[in-house]
Amino acid sequence: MRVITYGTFDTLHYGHILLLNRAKAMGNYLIVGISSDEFNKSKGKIAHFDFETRKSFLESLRCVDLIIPEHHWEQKRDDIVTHKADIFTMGDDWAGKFDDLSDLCEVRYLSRTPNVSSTLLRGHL
Ligand code: C2G
Repeated sequence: MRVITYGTFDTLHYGHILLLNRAKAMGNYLIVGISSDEFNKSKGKIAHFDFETRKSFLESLRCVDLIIPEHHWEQKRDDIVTHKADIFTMGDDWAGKFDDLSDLCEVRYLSRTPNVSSTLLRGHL
């Protein structure tokens, strides 16, 4: 089974790693879409680390098989088809937001890890 997930993954932390490990455990191939710097800007977010750095951190994780850039909200349908994803998953801060993808693949939300976030860590940096 092929699993796909998306995120900014700024200041990579254990909440991200727990999510990615659980996502990988749903199948055997994990595709991660990482927000481009331009996409973050359009969301009104400024990441501490740029795209290439965030990507290099995720590449260090054994659970991640493929990284693709996320340029806009609407690309998920094409990515699911192109990369033959069977499962789309996100943390439950996004619960219900991506249910429209369920005609293409299974959509699952995972519980978000409490007490840690990129926003919190950026505040310390
Ligand atoms: N996450 C988590 N626990 C935390 C923090 C984050 O499980 N304490 C999860 C989020 O729910 C998400 C993933 O880690 O599934 C990545 O989180 P972010 O980098 O904050 O992603 P976001 O900016 O919400 O981008 O199109 C979707 C967007 O790109 C999502």
